[in-house]
Amino acid sequence: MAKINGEYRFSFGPWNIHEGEDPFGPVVRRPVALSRKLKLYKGLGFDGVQFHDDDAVPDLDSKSHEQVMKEARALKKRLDSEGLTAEFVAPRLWFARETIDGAYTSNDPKCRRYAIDRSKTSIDIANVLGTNRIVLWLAREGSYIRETKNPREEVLQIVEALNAMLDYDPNVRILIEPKPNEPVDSAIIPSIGHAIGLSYLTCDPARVGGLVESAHSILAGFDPSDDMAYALAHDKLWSVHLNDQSGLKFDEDKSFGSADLRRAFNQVRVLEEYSYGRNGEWVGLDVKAMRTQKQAGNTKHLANSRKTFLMLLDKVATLDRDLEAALIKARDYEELDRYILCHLMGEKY
Ligand code: 3MF
Ligand code: MG
Repeated sequence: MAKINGEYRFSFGPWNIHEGEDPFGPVVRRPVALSRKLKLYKGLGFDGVQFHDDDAVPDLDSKSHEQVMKEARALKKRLDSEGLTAEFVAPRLWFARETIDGAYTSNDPKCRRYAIDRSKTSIDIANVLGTNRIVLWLAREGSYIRETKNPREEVLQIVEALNAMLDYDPNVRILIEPKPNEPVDSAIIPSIGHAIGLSYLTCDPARVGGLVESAHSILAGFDPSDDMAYALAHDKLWSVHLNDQSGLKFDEDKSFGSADLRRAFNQVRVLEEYSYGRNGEWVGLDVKAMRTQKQAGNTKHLANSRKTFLMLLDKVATLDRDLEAALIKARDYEELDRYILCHLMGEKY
């Protein structure tokens, strides 16, 4: 196998082993306790765990700060004993009654305060778990009906929240995970370009970066490898959520490469050419098992996505760069297209 540049460590969140409910039907698999999930990571080839704040400390709103910290410390011990590392903590800002009308951009100042306080608690949990990374999926920042919010004001409210977090902890790094819609009709930070633009409005842009999720880029009509490249050009691709998506539908979170292998190849390529991971970035997955999967097969999507990544990494490493350069020089892009397809299919060119 040819030389590999990047350093690849894989992570996923406990929500990626789930019970299969969807908006139209109930659970179809038994729940798996977090402690059991953590035991599965290594066997599946993963060393990193992504957390929502309440994956780490369930029902945290009903607990004292002291109790939250105590439970976070107990979780850190469990992670250590499994040889696992926490990649990030993401405040779940879309579930509570206080975030019905948005979190940082709610029309109610008390609710905006709740969102900022909860984000600070997430930072405290992250510190206990040994990571300085906070992921913000801005799920309800946007609108269902445009006239309900002042969009310019919303942008500035998010900046205010980011500044509050940056001030709260001088070491925190904030990773914005953009998504164009769902649950909101129209997200106020729908793309990685918006997220990076937003970083420059904050008091410390060097500590605000992004996480690109393949399916979210596709839902926005973009190519995920281009979105990753855009963030890399700013040195702001601090994590990824690899998965796949078949067109403009609901957020499918399919296994990586499942819908479009070539698109997946180009994502692996852009990461590998930048030596992704050399600054400690993780290859995160955000994939859902199909509802049809039985209990015993409820983690295959994770192992399979990782294997697909590694197989595509081999395709990147064995790509004939001289041939590619010659075809580009000759401007014979039809032939280059043919070569790439043959290479991906393992056919002799
Ligand atoms: C939503 C998502 C989320 C986020 C997660 C961490 C359930 O479309 O992708 O996964 O990734 O909340 O920010
Ligand atoms: Mg995601």
